[in-house]
Amino acid sequence: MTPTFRIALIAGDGIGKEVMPEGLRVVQAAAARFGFELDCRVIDWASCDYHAEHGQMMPDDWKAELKGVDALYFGAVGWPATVPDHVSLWGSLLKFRREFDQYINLRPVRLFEGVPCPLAGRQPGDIDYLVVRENTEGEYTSLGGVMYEGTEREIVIQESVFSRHGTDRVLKYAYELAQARKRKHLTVATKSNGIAISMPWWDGRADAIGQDYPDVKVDKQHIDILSARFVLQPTRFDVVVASNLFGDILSDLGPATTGTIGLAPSANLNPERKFPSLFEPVHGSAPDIYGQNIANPIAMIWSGALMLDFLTQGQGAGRAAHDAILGAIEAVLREGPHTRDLGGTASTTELGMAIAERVAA
Ligand code: GGG
Repeated sequence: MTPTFRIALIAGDGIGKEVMPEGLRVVQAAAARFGFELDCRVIDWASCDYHAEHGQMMPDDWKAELKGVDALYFGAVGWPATVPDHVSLWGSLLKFRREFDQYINLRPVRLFEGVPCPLAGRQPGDIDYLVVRENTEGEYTSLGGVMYEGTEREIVIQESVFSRHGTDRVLKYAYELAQARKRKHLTVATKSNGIAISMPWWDGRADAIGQDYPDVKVDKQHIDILSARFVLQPTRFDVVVASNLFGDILSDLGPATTGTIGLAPSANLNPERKFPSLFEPVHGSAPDIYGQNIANPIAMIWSGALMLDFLTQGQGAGRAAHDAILGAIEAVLREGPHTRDLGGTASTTELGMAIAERVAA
């Protein structure tokens, strides 16, 4: 029987609306070639346009509208001209991550052949690591408040939350991932000299969980020097695990060292598959370039490949589709065409078509 994957397509805001059709084009080409069906549900909410009409980012019954979907394929969120960024983010993407317990945010970082590297002397192979970002707690909380508002005594408090359950499960995932890789190396990003309660505790949990993975080499680094090493010594890294905020920052910095953030994909995973997972580019809605059809769609396309791989647990048609899409991305980056972020003149659509043609071949 032909496998069918039920996908919710959520373009969101800004360039999300431009890269989504290209991601879908490529995923559909892979479906036709590798023999699976896509049952796509187009979602027109989780966007600032929806907010303009309804005063909120998503309908109250959003979960019911997503009933039965296997995965969410998501573009970008944010249109600060009409909705403050914290309102759009907390009203959509963060709701998905939390309500669907997508506690892993997996973000591969890789330098491709054909892409000029801003770091002098670096070759493909020198930058090839995975950032594992904790995705449901940490510094991303709504716990806190303002006192003496509007006066000179104004005080603002925002709490971070690190639960043992939440920290242990992301560490376990990262150890497993490192153990399955050739180098078996895990970097734990903390800041245990300055953030003197939660971060030494994170280091301690990393040691405790590491007891079960004696073959994984562990390196605990403060986030500041770790960031410098992303630039100066990127070959040090294999798997990097970090809290929500540190992981967010590292997974923009890492791709920036590979030439453009327009390539960086991400997978927001509920590894137990109790809830649907969500696949999105790392980049946001980029209001500055929206409307010109110049955004690089590769991050969206690569996220689609991660989605197919996850849906089939890295096997069969989904794995074959993933590999074909990644192969087509590699070929296009090596041989062109390129979008403007990589010095080319190709449009978003042209790049999507070039990759889809290679996947279909
Ligand atoms: N496609 C990702 C996106 O729209 N990101 C907007 C953003 O600001 N995300 C913050 C986050 O990932 O926590």
